[in-house]
Amino acid sequence: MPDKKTIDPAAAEVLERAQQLGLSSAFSRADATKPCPIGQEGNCCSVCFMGPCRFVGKTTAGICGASKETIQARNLARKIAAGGAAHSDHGRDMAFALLLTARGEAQGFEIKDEKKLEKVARLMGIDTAGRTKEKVAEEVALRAIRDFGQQEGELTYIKRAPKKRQEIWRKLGIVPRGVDREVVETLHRTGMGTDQDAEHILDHAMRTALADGWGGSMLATDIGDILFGTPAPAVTSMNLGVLKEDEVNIVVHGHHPTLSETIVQASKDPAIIEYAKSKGAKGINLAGICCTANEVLMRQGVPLAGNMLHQELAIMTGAVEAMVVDVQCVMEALVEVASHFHTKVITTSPKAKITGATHIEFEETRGLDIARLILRTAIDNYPNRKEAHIPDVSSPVVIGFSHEYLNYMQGGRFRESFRPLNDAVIAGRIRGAAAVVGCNNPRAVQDEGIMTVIKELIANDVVVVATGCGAAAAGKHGYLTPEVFQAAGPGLKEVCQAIGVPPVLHMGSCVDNSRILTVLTQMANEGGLGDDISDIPAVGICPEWMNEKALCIAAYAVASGCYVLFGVGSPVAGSPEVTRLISEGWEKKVGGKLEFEVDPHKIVEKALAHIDKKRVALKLAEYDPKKFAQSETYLPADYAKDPKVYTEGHRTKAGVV
Ligand code: MSK
Repeated sequence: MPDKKTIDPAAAEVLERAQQLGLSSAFSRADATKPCPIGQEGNCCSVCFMGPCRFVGKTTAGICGASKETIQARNLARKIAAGGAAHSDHGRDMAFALLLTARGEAQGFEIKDEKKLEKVARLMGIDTAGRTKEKVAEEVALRAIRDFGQQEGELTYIKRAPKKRQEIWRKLGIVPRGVDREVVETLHRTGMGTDQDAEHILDHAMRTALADGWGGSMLATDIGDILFGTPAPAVTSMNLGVLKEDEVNIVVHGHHPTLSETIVQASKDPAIIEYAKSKGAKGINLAGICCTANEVLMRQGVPLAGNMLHQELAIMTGAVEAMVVDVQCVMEALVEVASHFHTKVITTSPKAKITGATHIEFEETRGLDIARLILRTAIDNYPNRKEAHIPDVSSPVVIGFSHEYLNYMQGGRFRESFRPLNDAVIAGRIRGAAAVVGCNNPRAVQDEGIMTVIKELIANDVVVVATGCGAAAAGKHGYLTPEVFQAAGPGLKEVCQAIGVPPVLHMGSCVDNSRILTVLTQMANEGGLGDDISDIPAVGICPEWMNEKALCIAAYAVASGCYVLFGVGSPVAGSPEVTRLISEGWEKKVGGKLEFEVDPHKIVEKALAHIDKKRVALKLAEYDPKKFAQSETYLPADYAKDPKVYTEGHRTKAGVV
């Protein structure tokens, strides 16, 4: 590999081996396949077959007369709708899984968090008094399913947003009616010859995105918690070093917790463990990639083998018996990579097959039986393993900071609140908050943008919450442990030490960005930081985005009042007008804005300037790190011996590198 591809030593090691073996990966294919310069900037319209019309040279209109602004807005709206559809279809599947569980028809499933079920039922206006949890769960599931197909009115969860925010949406006419309706309407409006006003198209794009953030994704998160438990902090580890040389390695990858949770459950079955031993293995080792990994990581402590760009690399270690995938972010290339090793790629979703993969379809009614079959298939493959090269690199992590736990940790069971966090922001101890989320993209150096942004933000006293592959990057590079407080600014360091939390809080998977909306709402409702999400000194950042889902998250965060910054490049770079509409234009309408900035240092500059502007608007104490620099810092006993352990670094058998 000629240029730097990654800052992750485990990934670099495997990529070097891939080069020796002549194997291709997303990294090498990104080198070989230059992006189409017209499509990259959004300057191509292919919604009908009079074109595709390319806006190059003197072309200022498509064959139908569509302006560049119209086609750019249409392209962006369609991407947002596709991203929202993916998250929301996941949420719908979760609602059906809850329905089957409530009716006793889902094998191996149960209602794990009754408290959360009651809370969700109350939000939905469902009576819980004197009813069994199954009856309540059935009604909750049916109400959730209704929200997907609802045609009129407002989505149930809209009322969870701050009152002022709800009014902004009503005034603009962008309150989502039903999840599916908004997605379908986006596709209708953006086909040939319908909505041909960029601003009008983009307004509906916000409505569609809100249907995801305050609908599909939020339901996915809540139902996941009801079925599998609301996350609370736990210790585990991340990176390719979590694979084991003497055990059957099974990597779950994709997004759905239903399949992966059932596999976790089945892997504890003594008969299955015995079966693994009968094949010469010491046991079964589960690990995860992408957001399925985040789901079982934060609820079951299953270690994470890597983020999106690690999926091929995990197979290239030669140590993975099966990679079990469901939906989203799964590369078709896995089958080709696996053909050079013994790994079986097992597809499981009725919605997703990959040519050449083994398909074992998952259904909740036979969940445990199917999970056992998948595990046995992997175990049978163990004797076929040849040479394994597992990088000896992993990092310890503390994960699982759900909104509920954040509430609890700031006041205990009887005084749960966000008061201490709000007070710390008001006093300037914490300058502001940032969500660092999203993907990897081989067009950027893996993890570099994410880690630059995280390190600079916490050093500037900005508390970070992280989800998805951004959270995985933070964990792999040693930034999800309380001890990393040493890298934080003086005020944030004090708060982290007082509460015993890391300055970077892992909040889950892509759909769990909805947890961040809930946190922001509670901060707004708690008092002292204005009365709407747009008043809070906070930003959303996605340094290495690649997926349409990320654009949908950006749009619902903006529509909820956040300033959102994306790295890598802009999909609407070809239209200064659309670029203006989603930044200044959206800011005037909803108080949030979306900007694209390639340089991570500039992202931080802009984020800090925004946070400080919001502090001034709230008349808060001016941020002054010197005020807190004198406070005494507690250092762990072995800090002097090996300080790197307490700042950053990757664990290896030889120590920290
Ligand atoms: S998996 S959408 S690469 S975060 Fe959710 Fe990671 Fe982005 Fe997929």
